[in-house]
Amino acid sequence: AYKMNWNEYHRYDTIHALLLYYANEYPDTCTLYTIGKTVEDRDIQLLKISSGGEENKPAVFIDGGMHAREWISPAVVTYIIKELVERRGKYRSFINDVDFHVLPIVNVDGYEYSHTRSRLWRKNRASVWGPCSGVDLNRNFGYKWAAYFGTHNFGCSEDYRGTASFSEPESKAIRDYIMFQSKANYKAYLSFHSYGQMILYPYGYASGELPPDADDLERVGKAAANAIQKLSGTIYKSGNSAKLMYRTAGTSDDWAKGEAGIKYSYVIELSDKGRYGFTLPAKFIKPTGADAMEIVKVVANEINQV
Ligand code: 0X9
Ligand code: ZN
Repeated sequence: AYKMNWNEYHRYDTIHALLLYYANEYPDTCTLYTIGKTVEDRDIQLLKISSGGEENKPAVFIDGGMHAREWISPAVVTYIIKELVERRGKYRSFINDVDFHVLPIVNVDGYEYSHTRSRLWRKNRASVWGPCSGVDLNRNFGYKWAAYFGTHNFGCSEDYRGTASFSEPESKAIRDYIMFQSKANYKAYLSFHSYGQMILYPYGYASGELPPDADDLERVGKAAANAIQKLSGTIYKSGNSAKLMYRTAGTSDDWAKGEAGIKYSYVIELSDKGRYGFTLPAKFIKPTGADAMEIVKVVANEINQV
């Protein structure tokens, strides 16, 4: 059997090998897609987990690794995949009725760069005008792109938004898969980041700008935070992203909600609260993954009703 563990952080080749392993070993439920190529021509790979049957089942899109240095994110997203594929019996309340489209590393080039060159690298690896490189993929999505000057129009900035919305192949791949390729009935979008222990919902581009159904997002976010606390005692705060964290435009969760129309759109800032920050030791992968599964469960059960 393929050797994978959640005791250490893995490089992208190991993570992609895991996706291929699941696609080969569980052909009834898992399908592997290459949804695009990065700036440096690496594959952007996604695993669809579905028990088949009728089309138009409610679907969840999950991504991780949009920011290179947030290593806990791809680790947790692969943990979620493992749970949904290998331990289906634990998730009977929704596993046959909800489809999952799971992309563990959006920013593959940046992730590799953070392993080989610069541990705290955040952006992708695009060449940009001037002495610096990289576009912040979470400022490059096309809903109110550049609406807020807090996203920087300067190549050396850590949150450089790029020359246009979806200028980057990595953000474009997500847009095209969600909007055109996958033809799924998305009811939830979960984007895993770190750190801070927060479950955040749109909008982030302006303060006080809430979607009309903010009450639902508030309620489900709170329910997820409560489930985590009940499981492990870990405290996650939940609330609006601009209010609880900070304002910023062009994020993927704002786009998923405002443009793609996906109802339950969240950014999850995983552990910890700053003691280790981005360099969270690998022994925290499993407990953080278990916490994250509580969010997946609450959201999947919610969209499985009606
Ligand atoms: O700044 C980001 O892209 C996210 N935080 S991180 O530390 N992982 O970089 C937060 C995005 C959530 N949206 C807003 N706070 N507006
Ligand atoms: Zn992030």
